[in-house]
Amino acid sequence: MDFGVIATWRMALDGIKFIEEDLKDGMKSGDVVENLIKVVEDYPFFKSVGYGGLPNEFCEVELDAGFMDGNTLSVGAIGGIKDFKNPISIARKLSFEEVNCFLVGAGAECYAHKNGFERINMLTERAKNHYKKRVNEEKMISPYNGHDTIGAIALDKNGSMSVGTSTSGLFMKQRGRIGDSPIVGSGFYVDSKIGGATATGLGEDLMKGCISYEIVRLMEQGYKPQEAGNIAINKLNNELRKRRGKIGDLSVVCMNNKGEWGVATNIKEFTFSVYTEKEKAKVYICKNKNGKTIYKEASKSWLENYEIRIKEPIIIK
Ligand code: SD4
Repeated sequence: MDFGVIATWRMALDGIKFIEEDLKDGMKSGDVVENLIKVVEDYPFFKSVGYGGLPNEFCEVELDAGFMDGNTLSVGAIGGIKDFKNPISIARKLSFEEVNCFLVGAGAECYAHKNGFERINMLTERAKNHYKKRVNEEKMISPYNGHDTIGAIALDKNGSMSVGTSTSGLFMKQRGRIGDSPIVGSGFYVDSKIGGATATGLGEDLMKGCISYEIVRLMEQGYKPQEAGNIAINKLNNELRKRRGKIGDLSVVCMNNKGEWGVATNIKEFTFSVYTEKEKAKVYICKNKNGKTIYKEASKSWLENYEIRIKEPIIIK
């Protein structure tokens, strides 16, 4: 049986490298997704996920995460949780509950505490400095446009699929704001009989198209993942542009239950990471050109610059 994993952004590569041997050795897709995302959540230089994630308007880090099991269709999610180390693990644990599977704020924290999840201060000095810089340099603070949610889909050797997401959402978001990432059907969806999809970008717009569910639905109709991604992204992009005159960033990755994958975006540079039975772990860079998504493998120099860029000192004027 084929196996594979695909995830949003370059930051997923570290997680993929962490799980690649285990996936090859037959680890279950749910464990693959959780372990991969935990690596990304724990790394302080990824500034939009987990520890080191950028804060809201009051300089608080509020985190969202979602998890879905493609065999049982069980879903667990949390929104606006503060100061717990691995939101993805809490979301996954919730997916085993019969009811109360999506908890937010104080309720999510109470559940995490009761279930022994590790509590730590998720606001790093670096994230605080990003916040101070924005406050100092901009008269009108609006939620940050660039943003990166980790979303990962795994297909294991038994043909089971899972998907997970984790994010600190938009930098400078309003307290209590929740994006698409913990919303099933929008931020993520998976069905082991078909495939899975996960999104990143402006949650408010991604939700308008229930984009992840839409892609899985298209795959069920027989479209290959790449076609399904393109159709869904182009449709949402064009409709919102027509009806509202503007559109936020929309990007998705998807994989079917044969391990074939697809990607689609409406932005100039979206990166994603893949590892399958047929290809070693790598990062691709993609963009939208006249309604078609084109991508190429990231060069060595791009990858080196990335490492430097994410660690650049933050200078506050
Ligand atoms: C959100 N979709 O909270 C998330 C942010 C994001 O890539 O994906 N960034 O709206």
